[in-house]
Amino acid sequence: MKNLPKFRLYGLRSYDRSAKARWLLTEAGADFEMRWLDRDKKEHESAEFLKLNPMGRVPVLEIGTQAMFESGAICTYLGDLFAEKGLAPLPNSPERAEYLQWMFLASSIDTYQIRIMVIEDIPPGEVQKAKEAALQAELRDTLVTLDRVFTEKSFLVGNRFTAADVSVSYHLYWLRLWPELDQIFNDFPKVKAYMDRMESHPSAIKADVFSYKS
Ligand SMILES: N[C@@H](CCC(=O)N[C@@H](CS)C(=O)NCC(=O)O)C(=O)O
Repeated sequence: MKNLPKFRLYGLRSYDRSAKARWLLTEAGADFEMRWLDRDKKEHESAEFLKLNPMGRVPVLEIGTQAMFESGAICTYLGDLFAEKGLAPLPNSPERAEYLQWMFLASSIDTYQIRIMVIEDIPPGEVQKAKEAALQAELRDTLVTLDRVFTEKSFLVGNRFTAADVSVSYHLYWLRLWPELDQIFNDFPKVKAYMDRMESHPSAIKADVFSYKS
C-alpha cells in the first residue's frame, strides 16, 4: 500500500457514526488505531478532545498530525484516499456525480433520525402526528428512489461497493430501529435485500458496524 499517514479514529460506542469510518478503513485494509472514549467519564468533553473537535462529538479522524470531524466528510476523504481500491470513483469519472449524490443523500437520511427523536419528545396530539406523517412521507420517497436503483444493480454506484454504500446503509439501519419507520421498509423488498447484503458484508461484520442493542 502507498505511504499512508498514521490514522487514529475516535469513537464512543461500536455503533456510533465512527462505525462508518471504521468500515471503510477495514475494507481498505488500512492500519489504524481505534481510540474509544469513555462517555461516562465525559472524555469527549475533555479539553484534550475539544482541541480535536470543539463540538465534543465523534467521530474524529486523526490523519498524522491533522484532525478532521464530521462523519460524512471523513467518509468522503477515505473514499478518495482509497479510490484505487474502488471505494470512490475518481473526480473526473462519469460515476462521480452519482456517487456524490448518494453521499449527500446519506446526510439527509441522517437528519430523519434526528427528526424522529425530536418528534418522540413532542406531546402526543395533532402536531406530533403531522410531523410524523411528513417524515414518513419523506422516507417513503427516499425508499422509492433507492428501490428503483436496486432493481437494476446490487450497489449504489457502478455496481460495486463504495463509500456511498457505507454511508447510505448505515443511516438507513438506524431508521429501522423505530418500528413505525421500519414498517415502511416492508413495501420496499429490494432495499431490504440491500440492507441484508450490507449488514452481512465481511468488513462491516469485522468492524462491528451494525451492532446497536437497546
Ligand atoms: N454530524 C456529526 C454528528 C456527530 C454526532 O452527533 N456524534 C455523536 C455520536 S454518533 C456524539 O458524539 N454524541 C455525543 C454524545 O453522545 O454525548 C457527524 O456526522 O459526525
